[in-house]
Amino acid sequence: MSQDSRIKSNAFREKVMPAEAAAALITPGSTVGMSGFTGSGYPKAVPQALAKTMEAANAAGEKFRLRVLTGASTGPELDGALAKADGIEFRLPYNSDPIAREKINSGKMEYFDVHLSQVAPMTWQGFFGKLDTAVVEIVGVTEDGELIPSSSVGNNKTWLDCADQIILEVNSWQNMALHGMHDIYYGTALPPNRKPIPLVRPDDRIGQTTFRVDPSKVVAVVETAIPDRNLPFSPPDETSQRIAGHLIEFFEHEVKRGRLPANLLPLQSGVGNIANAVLAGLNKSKFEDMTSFTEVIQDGMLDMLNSGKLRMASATSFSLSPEAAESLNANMAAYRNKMILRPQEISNHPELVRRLGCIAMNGLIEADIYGAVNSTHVMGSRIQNGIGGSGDFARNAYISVFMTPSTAKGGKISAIVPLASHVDHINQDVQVIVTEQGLADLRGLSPKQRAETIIENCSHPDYKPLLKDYYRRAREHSYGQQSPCLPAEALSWHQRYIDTGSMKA
Ligand code: 0RQ
Repeated sequence: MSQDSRIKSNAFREKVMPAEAAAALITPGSTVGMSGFTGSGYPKAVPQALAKTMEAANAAGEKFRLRVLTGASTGPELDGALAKADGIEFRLPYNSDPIAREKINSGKMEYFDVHLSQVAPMTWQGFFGKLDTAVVEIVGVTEDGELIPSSSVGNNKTWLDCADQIILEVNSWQNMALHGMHDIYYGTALPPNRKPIPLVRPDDRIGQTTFRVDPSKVVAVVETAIPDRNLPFSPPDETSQRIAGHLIEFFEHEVKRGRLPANLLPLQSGVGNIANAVLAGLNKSKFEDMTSFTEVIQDGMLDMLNSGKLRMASATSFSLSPEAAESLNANMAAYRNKMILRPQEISNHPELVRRLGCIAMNGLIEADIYGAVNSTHVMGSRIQNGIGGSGDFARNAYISVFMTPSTAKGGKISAIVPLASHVDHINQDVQVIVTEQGLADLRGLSPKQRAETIIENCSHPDYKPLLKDYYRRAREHSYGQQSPCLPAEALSWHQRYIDTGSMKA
C-alpha cells in the first residue's frame, strides 16, 4: 500500500479486501445499515457483490434477503441491484428506485416510510432490532483511526455506533478536500437525558469533522473509485418558472410587510425540478446574503453559492446533476467554508427547524381543497417515494410552502382534489400552496375560507368548475359545515381515474 493511501491507520489497512470477501461477511436475514442519501455517499461495491450472491441463491432455490436501512434514497448499485435480486425483505426510510418501488407496490417488499429525523432515535430505541452490519462509504481514515465522511452523512454516525460489525468502502472518486466540511455532533441522547442542541445559526459548527469508530468492530475495508449516481435536472419549463415567480413575489410581499427579513430566513428546498427552478428564480431575484438549512444541496443551491446570493448552505447530502457533481468535485476546497454536511438527525431536527425559522418548500402529489397534502401515495395506495424530510420541515417551519403543477399525467389528474386520498401533512402544517395558476396563502384562514382560496387561486381551469360544483353541493348537503365534505363523492375522483384513466367527469 502506497504512502499516499487514503487509509492512514495500520489497523484499517490490514483489513483491506475485495468487495466479494466483505459481502461474504453479511449473513442472510440480517439487518444492514448502509450509508447513502439521494444518490450521494452510498456504498457501491459491496451491495453489487451482495446482489450477485443473492442471484446465485435464487438460482439454487434458496432465499438471501436483508433488512436494509439507509439515510434516504441511494443509487442503482444499491437499491436497484438488491431489489432486482429480490434481496430486500424490509426497507426504510425513503426510496426512489423504480425497481424497489415496484416490489413495494406489488406487496413483495415491506417498506417503513418514516420522518428522516426519526430514524436515528428509533434505531437507538431498538425499533428496528439489532443492527448486525454497517456498510459505510468514506473518503479516508485519519492516522488516529477516525473516518472522513463522504458526500452524504445521513445516519452513518448511528450505524457506526450501533452495528455489531462494520464494513467500510473507501472511495477515491470522492475528493479528499471534503475533509473539514462535515460537522458531526455527538451530543444527542434519548429522553430524559436530552439537552438543547447548541445551534442558533445555520452556519454554527457544533461537532467534529470526522466519525469516531471502534476499530475492533471493523471487519473489512474495500477500496473503490466509483462515482455517485447523479441525475440530470430538466431545465426549468414554463410551469416551474411560473411557480417560482409566484413564490418570489410572495416573499417580496412578506419582506415589505415586515414578516420576513430582507435576506429571507434559512431556506429548505425539496428535491426535483420545481424546487430547482425556484432556486434558479431566487438566484435571479434581488434577495442577497441568503442561507439554507436543508437536507440536500442541489444544482440550484450550488449556483446560488457561486453567484454569492447564498452565503452558506447546511445539509446532510449533495443531490446534483452529473455536470454539477463534476464541477463541485473539481473545486471542493473552495466550497469548504460555505457548506456544512451534518447527520440527518441534526439537518432535519424539529427543534432546529423551529428555532431557525426555516422557509420550507416541498413538492406534493395532491392537495385537497382544505390544504391537507399527500406527498407519497398515488391514488391513495401506490407509494411514489416517501415522506422523506418534508414532515420534519413542514410542521416546524416559519413558513411551510408546498408547490406543484396544477395537473399531473398530461392533465388527466387534478393535483387539487376534493379530498386527499392519503394525508402526510395535515392542513395545520400547510400554510402556502403554489401552482402555476397562482398562490394560496392559507395562514389565518378557516377551512371554508381555505377551500375557496385554493380552488380560486390554484386549480387548473379544466377542473375549477368541477371543484366549485362539488364544493357548492358539499355546502348544501354535508353532515357538518366546519369542513364541508361528501366523502364518497369526493373520493370518486380517484376511482374515476383508476377506472377510466382520467379524473375528468
Ligand atoms: O411520475 O414520472 O411516472 O410520471 O409523481 O412527479 O411532477 O416529476 O414531481 O419530482 O417534484 O415529485 C411529491 C413525488 C413530487 C416529491 C413528489 C407523479 C408524476 C411523476 C413525480 P412519472 P413530478 P417531483 C426533501 C423533501 C416527498 C419527499 C420530500 C416527493 C412523479 O416531491 O417525493 O418532499 N416528495 N422530500 O407523474 C398521480 C398525482 C401526481 C402524480 C405527481 N397527483 N397523481 N401521479 N405524480 N403528482 C428531500 C428528501 O426528503 C430526500
